[in-house]
Amino acid sequence: MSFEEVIAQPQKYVGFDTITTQIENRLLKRGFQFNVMCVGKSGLGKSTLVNTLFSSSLTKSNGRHSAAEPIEKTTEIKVSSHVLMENNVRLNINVIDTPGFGDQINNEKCWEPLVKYIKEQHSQYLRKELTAQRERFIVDSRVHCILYFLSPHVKELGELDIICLKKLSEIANVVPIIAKSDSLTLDERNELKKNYQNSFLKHNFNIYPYDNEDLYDDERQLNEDIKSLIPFAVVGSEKEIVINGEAVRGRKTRWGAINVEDVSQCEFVFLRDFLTRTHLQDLIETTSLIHYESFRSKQLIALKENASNPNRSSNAVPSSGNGAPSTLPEKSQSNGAIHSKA
Ligand SMILES: Nc1nc2c(ncn2[C@@H]2O[C@H](COP(=O)(O)OP(=O)(O)OP(=O)(O)O)[C@@H](O)[C@H]2O)c(=O)[nH]1
Ligand SMILES: [Mg+2]
Repeated sequence: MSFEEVIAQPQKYVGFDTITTQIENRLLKRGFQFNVMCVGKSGLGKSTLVNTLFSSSLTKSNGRHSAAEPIEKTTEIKVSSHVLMENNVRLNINVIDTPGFGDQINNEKCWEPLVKYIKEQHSQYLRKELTAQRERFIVDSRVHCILYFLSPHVKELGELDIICLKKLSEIANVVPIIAKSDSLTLDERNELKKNYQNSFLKHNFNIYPYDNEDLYDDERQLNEDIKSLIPFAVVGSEKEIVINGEAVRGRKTRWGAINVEDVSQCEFVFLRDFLTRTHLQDLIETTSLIHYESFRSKQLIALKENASNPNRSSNAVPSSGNGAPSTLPEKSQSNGAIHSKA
């Protein structure tokens, strides 16, 4: 059979060029879902930065109001939902704030609850896709971006960060940032950034954004620019201060006041633009096409192998594990979510 493509201009206006508007209207009606997780050692300002990022109180930040007050730690994985509206576009943001690690006596496997959480979201999504009566829109709780907080007070990556970055970047889009960069001079900041970048290369981490053959030249250039900035050196603040008579988000430091949104002082604005203006859709798409896809195919292969095995267990279903067939996980009592083995 041969197939010939003829490009013809319709004689009269047909109107299918409105398909882009039709798609846009449908997407606007549905809104967008973005799930971002904050991970890193305790006290690096994870809860604070989340508040700074979306300029409204997404999570209760644990910032102290005076030096005498003890710092409240985040003690469990907490998901807070927020809706942002901008020119008719509805963005649903879930922020997954996690307890800081690194100060327990035994830090071994502190990444496990995070890996378990991420895989559980993939597992839930897969189960919803596989049910006979699929929901029209599956609620997406998959983690689209992990902001990984690195300390400003070290010279290079520590053992704990190395193993956590490795584990997490295998299953999600990881964007490292240097926390509390107001404690560094510009020279110190550049040096630390270089050290971290060299460590990422040395350990061969799969840091987002990824190279892709389908990219246009300008997109490739943008990714190169972003890669030279990562880890973004940021400052977070949940308070407004007055600089030159203007109220801005900022911090008072030893050497004066820092305006969080001033690009000559920190890279917070670059991070926010990257997350919302240039890479929001790509983060969502990459999660689905790369990370979820890899989970999904492992699970389906395991399911198939299980089905063709005469000694199989009768209730094998996708698990959140790394590809091994599993038996039906328990339904959680609290929210009906299906929790599976990590
Ligand atoms: N200097 C400085 N201090 C910050 C910054 N961000 C947060 N802090 C302060 O650091 C302390 C800890 O901030 P949190 O946001 O609670 O840190 P966390 O990472 O959520 O801590 P855990 O929940 O224990 O993991 C608070 O006193 C914040 O006010 C920053 O960018 N610079
Ligand atoms: Mg916290």
